[in-house]
Amino acid sequence: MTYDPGHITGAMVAARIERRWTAISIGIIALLIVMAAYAGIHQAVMPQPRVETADPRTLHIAGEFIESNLGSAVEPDGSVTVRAVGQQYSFTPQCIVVPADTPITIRATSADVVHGFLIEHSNVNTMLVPGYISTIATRFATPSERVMPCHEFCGAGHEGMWGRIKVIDKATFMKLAADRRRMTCVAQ
Ligand SMILES: [Cu+2]
Repeated sequence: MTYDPGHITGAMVAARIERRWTAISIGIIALLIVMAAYAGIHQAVMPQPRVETADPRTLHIAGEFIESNLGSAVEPDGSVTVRAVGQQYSFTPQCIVVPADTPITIRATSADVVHGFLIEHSNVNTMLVPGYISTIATRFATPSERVMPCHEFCGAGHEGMWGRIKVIDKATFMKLAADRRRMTCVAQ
C-alpha cells in the first residue's frame, strides 16, 4: 500500500487515540506521585501539634491513668471523657459505659507493648503506643452494645484481648454518674 497523506486509515486513528490515553495515564500517575510526595513531605515538616506522653512504668501509681481515674467521667461542659489502659492481654476497664448522643473523648495508653483500640461501627480505630497518649473524639447516636477488640498483634494472648462498650441512654447515664466520679459497666 502506498502512503497517501490525505488518507486517514483506521490504524492512524487507533494510534492517535492510544497516544491520547497514554498521555492521560501518565498524567494521572504524575498527579498521584505529586500528591504522595506532598503529603509525605508535609507530614515530615509539620509534626503533630500536640504529643502527650505517659510513662508506662508509673502508669498505675501516679498521674492520669491510675486505676481510680479510669472509666467514664462527665466534664463540666456535659461531654464525657473515657480513660483506658491496654495491657497484655486486657483493657482496663474491660467494659466501658458511655451515654448516647453525647460528645465523647477517649484518652488511652498502653502499659507494655503496642495494642490496638477499635470500637466496631464507629470512627474509633487507633493504636495504643507505650509512652504516648492516644486521643480520639467520637459520638454514638443510639444506645447499643459493641465489641472493642485489640487489633494489633501484641503477643501470645492477643486473640483473647477483647473489650466491650455499652452505649446507654443519656438520661440514665447522667443519673448514674451523678454520685460516681468514674463509670464502668461494673459500677452500673
Ligand atoms: Cu493487645
